[in-house]
Amino acid sequence: MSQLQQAMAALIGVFHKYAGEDQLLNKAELKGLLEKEFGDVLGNAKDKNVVDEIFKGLDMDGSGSVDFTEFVTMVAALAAATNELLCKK
Ligand SMILES: [Ca+2]
Repeated sequence: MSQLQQAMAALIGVFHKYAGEDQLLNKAELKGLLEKEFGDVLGNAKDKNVVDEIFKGLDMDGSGSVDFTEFVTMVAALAAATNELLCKK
């Protein structure tokens, strides 16, 4: 597998690990994902309002859950922001 294919497989794996059987992230599942995967940079994810705001931002179709497309959109936005930080000297 190429490096990019491995990255895609990792994204899919992480999503399904937290999304459970219905393959959608509800608010509690998103909270778990944020705490476990972004705990080092997002120390305040335990704050209910922060999780609420992130959830609202991610659930673009207002379905009440975060699907894989909405999830990868978040990861892509985070990657773009991180890339910008890394390239800024
Ligand atoms: Ca949704």
